[in-house]
Amino acid sequence: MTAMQAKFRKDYRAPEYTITELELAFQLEPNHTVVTATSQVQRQDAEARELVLDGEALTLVSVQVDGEVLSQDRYREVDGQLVIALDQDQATLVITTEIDPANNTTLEGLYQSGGAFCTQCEAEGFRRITYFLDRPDVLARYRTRIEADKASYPFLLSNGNKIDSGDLDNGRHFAVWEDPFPKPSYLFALVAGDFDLLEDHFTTASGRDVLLQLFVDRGNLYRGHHAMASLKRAMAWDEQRFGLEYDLDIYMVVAVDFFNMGAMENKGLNIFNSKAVLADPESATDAEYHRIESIIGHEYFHNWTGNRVTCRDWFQLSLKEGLTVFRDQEFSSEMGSRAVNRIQAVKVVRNQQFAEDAGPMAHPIRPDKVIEMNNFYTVTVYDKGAEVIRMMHTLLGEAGFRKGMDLYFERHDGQAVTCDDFVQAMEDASGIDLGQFRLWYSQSGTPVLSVATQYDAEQRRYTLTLSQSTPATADQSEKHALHIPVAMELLDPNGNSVPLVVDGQPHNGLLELKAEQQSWVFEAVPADVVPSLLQEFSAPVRLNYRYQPQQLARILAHASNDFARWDASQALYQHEIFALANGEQERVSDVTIEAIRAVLLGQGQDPALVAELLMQPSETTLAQAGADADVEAIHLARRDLQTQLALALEDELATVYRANQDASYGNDGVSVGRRTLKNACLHLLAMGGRVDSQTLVERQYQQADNMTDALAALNAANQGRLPVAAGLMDAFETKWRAEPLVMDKWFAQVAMQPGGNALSAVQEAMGHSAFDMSNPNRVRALIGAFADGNPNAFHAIDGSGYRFLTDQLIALNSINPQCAARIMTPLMQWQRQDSERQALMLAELRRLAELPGLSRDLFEKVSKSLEQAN
Ligand code: B3K
Ligand code: ZN
Repeated sequence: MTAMQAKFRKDYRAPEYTITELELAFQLEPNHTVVTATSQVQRQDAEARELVLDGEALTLVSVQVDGEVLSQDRYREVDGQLVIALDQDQATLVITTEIDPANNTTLEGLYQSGGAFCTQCEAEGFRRITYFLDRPDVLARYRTRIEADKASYPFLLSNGNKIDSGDLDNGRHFAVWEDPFPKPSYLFALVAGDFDLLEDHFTTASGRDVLLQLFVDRGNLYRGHHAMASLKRAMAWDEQRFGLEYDLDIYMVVAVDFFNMGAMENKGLNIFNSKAVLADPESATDAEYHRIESIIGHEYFHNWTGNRVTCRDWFQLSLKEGLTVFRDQEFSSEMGSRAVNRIQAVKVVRNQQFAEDAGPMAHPIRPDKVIEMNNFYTVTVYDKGAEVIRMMHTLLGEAGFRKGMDLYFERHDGQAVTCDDFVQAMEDASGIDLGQFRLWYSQSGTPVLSVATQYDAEQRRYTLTLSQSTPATADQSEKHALHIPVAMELLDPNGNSVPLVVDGQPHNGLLELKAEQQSWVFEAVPADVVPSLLQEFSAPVRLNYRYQPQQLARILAHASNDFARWDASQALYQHEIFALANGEQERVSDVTIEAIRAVLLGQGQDPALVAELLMQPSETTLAQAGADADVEAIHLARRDLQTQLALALEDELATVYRANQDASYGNDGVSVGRRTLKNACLHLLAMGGRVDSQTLVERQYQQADNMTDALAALNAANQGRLPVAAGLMDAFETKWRAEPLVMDKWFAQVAMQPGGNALSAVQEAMGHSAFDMSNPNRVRALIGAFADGNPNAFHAIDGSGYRFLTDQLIALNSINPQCAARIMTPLMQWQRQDSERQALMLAELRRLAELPGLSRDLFEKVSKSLEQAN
């Protein structure tokens, strides 16, 4: 394995030259696209003599400076760069390159998806289109001329406004687009293809009319309405919550089938994975409807947080991503259930981000060192980044936070800035000291919050002592005390919230822990209170407090914060599962059964929240929490808990199941909530395995008029290992085999099946006509779901799961390295396994390390994984 160059945050230098205007001309042909780029170059540093441009996989045709074609001694191509001698303050530079979009399987730069041309430039894909200063702090005005065959590519799209178009000879046509807003190259986009077009309008708060266009594959228009409605809601919401209006006259969204991520916020021309756009009740679940609304919102919100104010360098990625995730989470919470949205966000942080912090890829939300930037679109940068923004929101309050946002835009609109600039605006606008808080940007790792409590019955004083410590991470050994907001309440034996009094003054329950250890003394506290801590998950930390099951049951029943109630339910389940796994008990305790019975019998609750309270922590969550129990023991104990719960609560589950059944499909929040609850009951009933439940599952599948119900029944049958499962899987496949996007759900069911057959079933499914190794959605649905969503099969003690994943990574290394790097995560987390499994995993990592032509993406992750082993 040959080492590859890393870049360091501390080495940032302002660019020596900048480019203020860029005219791009594309002659589109699948195998030979010619790109002519005319740049207005300005020298920024008087000492500079050479202009160094980035480029990758380009065939250089010619270079011109101020009208003169340069002879070969005036420039050189080295290591992905074009170096041009340029000793002048201003120049017009014309570069002509040729590229091969049809054979670009990396899905970066200009490539083909289905029959269409499309682009993905973030982070460093623009350099696969032309030689350029491909860095986010170079902002230019773009004018783009696209020429292509008219029959095959009737739509020619780029950023901004269309200013010209027309027909040409030989069946070709052209369009010219101009984007008035200076932007970094990563926000450039081009699409050429044949689509169905859904149009709508939005009138902004100031009365401007914006044309909204959604382009989808022919025949799919009926699946575009939810995305369009979501876009309009997002536009209205950003005006109302943040006073932010859209700034162009047209907003386009294009759905493509081949895409590495969910979507991309290119200025005025978002490109989306079709999975994040297309939905109709028959083929998409409620969860997918929700995800589409959230991603549509996310990309739209980037127009201000990302596009109008962008990142100075890629180390600052969380400036736009953490903030925009926070914004999309708030949007979803205001469109639906705040508690359920919070629960889902916290699951991501606890399951995935905490694991990232504990593994070889640990990095702060603002990384210091990067080999391949695409590897840093992580749960740390995105989701922990959003938690850091949320903590500022908690500390400043909504009004203070809004003042900070306003000041941030006032200061930095049109600029490329840093995370520090953002925090500075928050600090200046609110007057709140965020000095220590800034450490959240530079320190990696998950703080552990330990709690000690003491009650003085005579004085009726309750002392709460919090201590923090952050374990060393792979990237950083030394850790400091952070500024941690801890939201809490005390519950008396009747479940009432005790009014908090500190030093004779009422206290709002938000503790600000800054030192390694701090105590708070609450006055006039009755005996036997239970502390409900870290309500609303007020900070991304692990809580270390030994609750008794009775205390958790009290929090679950009575806490004023719904998130805290859910958190208690999960702790109760976890307690039972570990006790079963470790052989400490054979029966689930009555405390837990009765607590869940009370949840089922409760009246007037949000059904979607009740559904969450009925779901057990995933095997991944459990594996993280318990160092001792191995994957298989956890798998079996979790199933055991579900079976026992189902049998003990059979009547209540069946009653709630029936009570939440609706005669026909509705897609409003109430209907979705009821459906979620009904299906959570069905799932548990299936785990009970009784004949009646099988009938219920089968009947629901057969009668379902929507995908949520059908898939819930299918999943219940598979997870419950019911005899009907095989037949239902066949029925699903027969119905959907021609629709790869829907088949992804079937692939995931194959991959996540319990029992010993998952791997061979996955291998067989790879031969299915709908499977395609070059499509990231298929790869994630089948291979990704196996490695990530079926720990028991992936960690099979014969090493077959590890070997299989490694074989697929080797194949993907040459097709799509970004996709490969994304699905390798479970292999990196060898530290959590026993020594036998560790040895097997490390052997596979070494096999990867030896691979000739190992991509930068995999190199970075493989070498970090192996470094930790030495
Ligand atoms: N900004 C894009 C992600 C680009 C990924 C580059 N590998 C999507 C988003 O966060 O909105
Ligand atoms: Zn984003």
